[in-house]
Amino acid sequence: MTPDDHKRFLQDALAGLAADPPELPCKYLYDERGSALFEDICATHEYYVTRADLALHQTHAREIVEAIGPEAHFIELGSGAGIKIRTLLQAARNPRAYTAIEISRDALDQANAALQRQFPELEIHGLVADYTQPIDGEVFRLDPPAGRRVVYFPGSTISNFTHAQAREFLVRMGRMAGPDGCILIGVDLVKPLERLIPAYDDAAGVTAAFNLNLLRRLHNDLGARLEIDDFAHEARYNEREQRIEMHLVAKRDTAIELDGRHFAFRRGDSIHTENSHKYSIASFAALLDGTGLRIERTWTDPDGLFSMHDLRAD
Ligand code: AVI
Repeated sequence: MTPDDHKRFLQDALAGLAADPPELPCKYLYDERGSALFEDICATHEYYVTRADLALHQTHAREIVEAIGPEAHFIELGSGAGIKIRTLLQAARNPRAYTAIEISRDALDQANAALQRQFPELEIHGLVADYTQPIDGEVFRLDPPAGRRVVYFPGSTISNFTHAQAREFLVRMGRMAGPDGCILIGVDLVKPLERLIPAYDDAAGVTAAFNLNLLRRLHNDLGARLEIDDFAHEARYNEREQRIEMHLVAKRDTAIELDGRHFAFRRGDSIHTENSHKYSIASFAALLDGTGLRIERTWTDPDGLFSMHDLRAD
């Protein structure tokens, strides 16, 4: 962590713990250990999201690339290992270029090198950046002449944003795609609780370890004094907001000391660590109101768990 990252993490943690109710930003779940745990979550049999997203790609790749048209420039936000884009690039007609935007330089270099071996003709770019920050200028600098610019954001990370953040982000993606471009965005669908809760509270405790890792980070990275074992992972469904919430709930009266400040927790108090909003096709269309975007087309996986929308300027 750079000194600036450390400072921001400390400020965010202090503000979050002082909030009523206490909360910590979900972006801090993803240090090296957290990212590895997230990969493990994706492999649990309860977490359907990744498999459904892949199944959607495998089932509909042809139709998706038909809708986009030939010679597209694909721009992927948070590209990670770059697995899903392969399915689209394989199906695409003369893809013109691919730009991966990823915060981890190692992940970016490895994924782009593997992609270049598989698609030797393709123009491939990498941008090490936090895609939640404004980066349009840098993306346009890399932009080759192409049939259409396609901003590609699979995986339903949009679920982890509040509605206001999601709208702001959609506007930014619209700007990146330009008036003739499109956005391919993955969105997890509303579904029964029996399916949702285990997906965020798997039997092997991987999601619990992922959530509790945030307390480990407070201790290891920020020097907080706390007892990790005094907290338990909990996944709740907030019916009104149609979202899964992850919480760290105090098992007994306890405290966290951070940077000379004391935060007391009574048994049952919680720290809210993540939201994962679930959308129907209609509620996602409503989210787009005022963003300048509309749904051109939607695909779902064969089990109807997950959706991908092709968004265009309205
Ligand atoms: C990254 N994101 C889409 C995941 C989700 O399903 O909201 C994060 C996650 N948190 C717990 N399990 C998975």
